[in-house]
Amino acid sequence: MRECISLHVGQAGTQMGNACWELYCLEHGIQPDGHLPVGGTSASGASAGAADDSSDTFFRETASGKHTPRAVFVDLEPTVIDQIRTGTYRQLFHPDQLITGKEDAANNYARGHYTIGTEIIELVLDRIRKLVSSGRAQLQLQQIHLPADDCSGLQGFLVFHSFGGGTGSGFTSLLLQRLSLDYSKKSKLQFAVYPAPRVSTAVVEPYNSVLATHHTLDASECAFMVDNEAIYDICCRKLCVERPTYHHLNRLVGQVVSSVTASLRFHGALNVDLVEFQTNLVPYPRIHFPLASYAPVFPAQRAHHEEPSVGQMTAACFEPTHQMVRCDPRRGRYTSCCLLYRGDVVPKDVNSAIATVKAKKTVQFVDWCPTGFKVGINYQPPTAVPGGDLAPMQRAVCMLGNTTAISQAFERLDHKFDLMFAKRAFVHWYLGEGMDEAEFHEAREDMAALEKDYEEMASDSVPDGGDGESDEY
Ligand SMILES: Nc1nc2c(ncn2[C@@H]2O[C@H](COP(=O)(O)OP(=O)(O)OP(=O)(O)O)[C@@H](O)[C@H]2O)c(=O)[nH]1
Ligand SMILES: [Mg+2]
Repeated sequence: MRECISLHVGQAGTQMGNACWELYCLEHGIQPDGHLPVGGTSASGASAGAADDSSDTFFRETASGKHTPRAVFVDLEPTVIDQIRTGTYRQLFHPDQLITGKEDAANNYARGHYTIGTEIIELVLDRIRKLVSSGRAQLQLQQIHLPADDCSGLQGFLVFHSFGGGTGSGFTSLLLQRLSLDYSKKSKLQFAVYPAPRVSTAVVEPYNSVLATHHTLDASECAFMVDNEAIYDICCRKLCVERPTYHHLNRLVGQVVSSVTASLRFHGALNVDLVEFQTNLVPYPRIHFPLASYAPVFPAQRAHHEEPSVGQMTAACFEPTHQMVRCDPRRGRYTSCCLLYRGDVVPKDVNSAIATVKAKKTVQFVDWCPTGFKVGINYQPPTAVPGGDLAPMQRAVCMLGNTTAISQAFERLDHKFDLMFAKRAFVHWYLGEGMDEAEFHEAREDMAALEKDYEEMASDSVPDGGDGESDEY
């Protein structure tokens, strides 16, 4: 057992968390009160507790048989988390896992990171420590011995937050910095909401996003960006939702997160651990923002009408309309590409689907990397949330690709940052919370360096031009 702890920070982090834990519960057959139905089976068809269900990486089972998420929710203000405290899943969590302060960071990175954030950080770290040690105690009970240098069976942290909110940006970067001191050897992955003007209206989001990206670059190993614009479009165009709300967006994000984490929650012969994908996805420590895309996305009302083949859904996940971040991969190069399948999928079909993708040459790799596709298959089909927008499907695929095109997202942010910062607009709010203007310059320079890193990666080539065909798949 290698447990993963999820940390949900601020409104976006918390609400994405609600969607994820709702889905995990359905997938593992756990009821909203944390118990398994007597003799029941999970929605994914696996009988609860069966050999292929390894939900204990994400859920802790108490002596009374209750399953609680290995998660901490934190927000600097109470209203968003109060909805969990009074909602359907209120019994799933222990009150200690839900931490709230009195006033929010008011869209201000500096309040989340310095003033208000520092008042609550020790409490949050203490609750995380308790989760880590409960995992260790559990292993000792099972008489599982850990290596001496490992303080627990902990695999790592998944941190959910927005780039644009004051708590999501400022407090998350404070938390990640502290975690990298206390748990330096553990991996930290982010699911970060990238701001979209159509969905939100806080003018300072580009400031917060640039500051947060800069301050988390060294503290996290991998970050999956979720561009609200992109998922809003998928909800409108693919799911036929007229006016998508956060609830719609988050349920779609939940499916992607579920696919990314499925390898940690389910066993199987062709399962490939997320750590192994991560090795392929991150060629240099800073270049750690893979593009995620997901297919098929069909509305619930069209259920049973179409069930795309492995070839069709694989082709779909390379279309920009299925991407979680708006960018054009045709204007970039890939260093790696991972395909995470789930459900009714066999390697033969995957091989021919990949051969088709390669033949179309839509996926261009950098010269110095083999054009290998790393594949994992989980036999559990995706689970549709009852009453949700997404049609139930027998199979799905999530593509994680490290493409230099993702830097287009940074370019857009940096441009918006520059427009405001040239006039020093809104900067006084940050200085008023004790921040120095130099921090803005430093963060912006780091972003410029990051854009440059991506640019160089795309242009680097091996002099003798070997095309490096891989036999991986
Ligand atoms: N996808 C998604 N985005 C959200 C959600 N809630 C807020 N956002 C986005 O997150 C950004 C705002 O940040 P929030 O997470 O609301 O802010 P916060 O972290 O609570 O920080 P403060 O309220 O400033 O203390 C905007 O870009 C919103 O569009 C959500 O539930 N889902
Ligand atoms: Mg908030």
